[in-house]
Amino acid sequence: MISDSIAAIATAVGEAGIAVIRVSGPDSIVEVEPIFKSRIKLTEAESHTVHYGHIIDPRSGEEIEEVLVTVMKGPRSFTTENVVEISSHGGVIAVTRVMKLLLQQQIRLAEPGEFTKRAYLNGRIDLSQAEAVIDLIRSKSDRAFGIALKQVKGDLSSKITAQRHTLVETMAHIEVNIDYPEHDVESLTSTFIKDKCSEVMEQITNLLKTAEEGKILREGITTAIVGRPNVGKSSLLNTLAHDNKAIVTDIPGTTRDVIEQFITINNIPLKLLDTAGIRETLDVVEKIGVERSRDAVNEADLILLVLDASQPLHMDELELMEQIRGRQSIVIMNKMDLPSMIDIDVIKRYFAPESIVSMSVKTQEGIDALEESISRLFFSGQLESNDLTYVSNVRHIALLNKAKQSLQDAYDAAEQLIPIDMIQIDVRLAWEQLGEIIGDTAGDSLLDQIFSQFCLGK
Ligand SMILES: Nc1nc2c(ncn2[C@@H]2O[C@H](COP(=O)(O)OP(=O)(O)OP(=O)(O)O)[C@@H](O)[C@H]2O)c(=O)[nH]1
Ligand SMILES: [Mg+2]
Repeated sequence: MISDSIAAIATAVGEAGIAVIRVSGPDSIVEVEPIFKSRIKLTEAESHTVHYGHIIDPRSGEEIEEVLVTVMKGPRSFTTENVVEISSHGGVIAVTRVMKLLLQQQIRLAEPGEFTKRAYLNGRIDLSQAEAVIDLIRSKSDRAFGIALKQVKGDLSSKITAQRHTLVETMAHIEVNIDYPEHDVESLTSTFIKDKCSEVMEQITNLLKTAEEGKILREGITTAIVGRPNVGKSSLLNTLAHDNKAIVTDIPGTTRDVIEQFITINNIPLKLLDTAGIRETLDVVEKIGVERSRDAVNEADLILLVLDASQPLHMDELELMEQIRGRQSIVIMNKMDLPSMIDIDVIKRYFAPESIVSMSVKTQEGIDALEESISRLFFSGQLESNDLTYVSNVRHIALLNKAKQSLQDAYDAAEQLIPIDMIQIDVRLAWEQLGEIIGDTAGDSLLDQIFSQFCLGK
């Protein structure tokens, strides 16, 4: 059982109105009491109440900080332990002074994620819920946040638990057949096993379908803006980002390096990459830039190919179109405010009409159409509804795939009328793999790895 208390600064360090220090442990209230001077004794305070007072140095009685202290008694707290939260003035000095005194009590500095780890070890949340807490903190869009929040509440856990329940039933059924072979109805059992395996596999497949979109929502779609020099790539980045992040000039070869900017379009997060214009060049620096542009094209989930519609197509552009044909891409014919010189029929040979957008960054015409095409590419209408459980964590995805494979093996074995005690092994394996998602069968090293991703104080 956990017996020591831990403390950490729970708010971001820096200049701010207030800062919160969190202390958790069975004896945390008793341990904070000697350094808190107030009208009330902390040990006598009711749970979930806030108290005004001062943090004092217990030896000299000197007042160190003016604070509000919140008491939350277990099990009704984040960690299920007794928790004390001290709100001090913001800023590094105030917080450090309070922390120093806490650490002179029986309290030690928390490791990153240790509060959440305790919530897990004390059985308040399971592993997938703990991991969702990280997603919650890191989420970059409303939707990603919504998905993480559902997972914190145990949405994924309850689905996994239901499937494991079906597998336990199946295993029990097989067990009876192993123990009482006189009841043997081999063919019935094999049909039963196949039915159950298919049922669970189908559920897993449905969860995996959401995985790709879940990942996108969490990490953003890597979107490379590419094209010849001077076509308006950096102007497009600035427009989509509502910011003047990239330098724009009428000199071809302005952008030399990849510029990254995180944006959201209709709540879809994109990691936009503005790249150096692609052309043959003798300039050493530009050459490296062009290589980086080509890398960006290879790594992107989505490619925005920008063309200058006031110019005829260039050889380099034909080559680029050839290269990205078949990838998720949108062709942008920019500078439509100028007389058109581009041959759209050639472009149509490479791309479907709905992925060709004509626009002018200068007049802002066509920006809406571009945003529309991007959303259309990534979300089919039904997914707009928020009642899907998304799987977005790579660890969960890998385990779901493994469990599905184990069930397929069990299914195939049942089909071939292989002895049922052999089939039992595969069903059990699937049950364990699903269990690893919620932490039912997780080892220490896995726990350390997961919780080390957290920030301090969470
Ligand atoms: N007329 C017109 N000019 C534009 C439009 N979009 C961009 N420009 C101009 O085209 C020039 C080049 O724009 P940039 O955004 O720097 O082009 P780029 O593709 O990033 O160029 P490199 O970084 O050199 O590869 C600038 O003078 C822009 O003002 C447009 O829609 N219409
Ligand atoms: Mg540029």
